[in-house]
Amino acid sequence: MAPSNLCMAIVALAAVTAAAVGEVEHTFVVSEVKMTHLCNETLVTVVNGQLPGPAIEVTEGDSVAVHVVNKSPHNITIHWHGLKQRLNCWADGVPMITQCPIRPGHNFTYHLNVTGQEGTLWWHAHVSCLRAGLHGAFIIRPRHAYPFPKPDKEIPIVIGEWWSINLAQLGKNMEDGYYDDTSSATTINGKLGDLYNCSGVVEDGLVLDVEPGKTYLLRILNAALYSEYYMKIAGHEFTVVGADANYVRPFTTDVVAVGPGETVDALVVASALPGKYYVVAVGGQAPKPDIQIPATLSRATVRYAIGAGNGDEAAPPVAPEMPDQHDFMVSFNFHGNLTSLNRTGSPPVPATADESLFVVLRMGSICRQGRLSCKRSGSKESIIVETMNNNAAMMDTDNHPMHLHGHDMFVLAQGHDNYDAVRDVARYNLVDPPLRNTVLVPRLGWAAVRFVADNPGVWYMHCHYELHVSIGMAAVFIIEDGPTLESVLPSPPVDFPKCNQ
Ligand SMILES: [Cu+2]
Repeated sequence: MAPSNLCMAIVALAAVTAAAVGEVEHTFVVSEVKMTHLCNETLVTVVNGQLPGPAIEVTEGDSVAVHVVNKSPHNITIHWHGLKQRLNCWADGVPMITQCPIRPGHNFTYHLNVTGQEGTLWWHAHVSCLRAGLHGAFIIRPRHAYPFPKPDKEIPIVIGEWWSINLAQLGKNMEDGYYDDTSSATTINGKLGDLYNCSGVVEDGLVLDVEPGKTYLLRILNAALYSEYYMKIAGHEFTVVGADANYVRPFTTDVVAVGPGETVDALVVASALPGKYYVVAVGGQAPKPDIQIPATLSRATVRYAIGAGNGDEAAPPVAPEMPDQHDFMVSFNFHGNLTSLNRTGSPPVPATADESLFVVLRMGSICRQGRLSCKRSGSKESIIVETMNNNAAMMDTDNHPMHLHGHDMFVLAQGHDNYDAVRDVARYNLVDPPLRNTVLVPRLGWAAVRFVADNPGVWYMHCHYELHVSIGMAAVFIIEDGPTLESVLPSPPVDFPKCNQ
């Protein structure tokens, strides 16, 4: 796919106006540690002994170096989810696509630039299920000012899962077509919360201490392998101001929907009566007859300082009324409410497309051991696969958070019915569509996206449900060099990991 020259020139101009002024350096030591939850000790691969891993916090325009030291027994790469990595696909961290993995006992330094991006992104290992333990926030603050009143405090909210089984084994099981494993708990910032206990002793939960009248910026990201999450805070509303490190026109909602791979920035004002309020994140899933996984949810607590006469310290936290986990319209409406906050320097929406692709996301099946024919349905002779444009396909009732590396996509429209080219093209939003690196394609529906192929390199596109990518829902865009010096992919770094030594 050749770059679109007109749009590329515009993006390049925006990129050079912000000079890099700071340098940020991190060392990520990847190792296996023992963690105990739910009465079980589990070996988990993490960065610097932490789950979630360290947050990278930078200012727009900084240059960033992350030294990855692999002390684990696994091959490791780290993907910087949502970073555009302009002319830098070698640092994108996709094993066997943009790099050979960092082998056990080896090191590699990722050099990243964060020019022209502001908001919440994240990093994770791009090694099958190991990313359930290897992830953290990547926060890019504006060099000048937020396009909204400066919050009093910023709080990353990392929604994840706790797996009591070995994650490397889980990955092997998925690739081999076994889908019976489920996570043991949902986590918020690595904590399971008080819905879970070990022999009656409740698990630790996240507590957010707030002061009345102050404004908090929640930087919410979904690092889970399995589920989209619906999040509410009893007695409080969110003002959504960003998604996938792109500002959106602020809107108010009592529920945030965040799919795997997506991020949402939302302001919350501590405007309720002093007291304690639960924050609940519940995993959504397709309704029956789809295979059901146990309902996964976790809760944290927003806590106001309680003094004489302004609340009852002994009272239990107020709980929010949660939506049905099968109600996909919560997600559809949340995503449909997102529009870009157009500002000076915002990339323009391409008015037309040079090339159009029609991609069908479906389930299918293949016979084991390379056989051409076998029993297909409910049989151990075949395994289910998730596909992009395969004909041997069946109806698929999941939504799919499709993540494109190296680019943001304008989401022009979405629907939860059949796509109708005549009807639906007419209602494309070409004025202020949201820009996302992960587009949640609604279940039994569609999304129309447009992106500018202005970044030469090899870019992975895949579903961010770990099971789906494990069983095939992935593709690669190869974007050729452009005609100018500024649009030619440089050579890989001299110390790039090698595959076979
Ligand atoms: Cu999927």
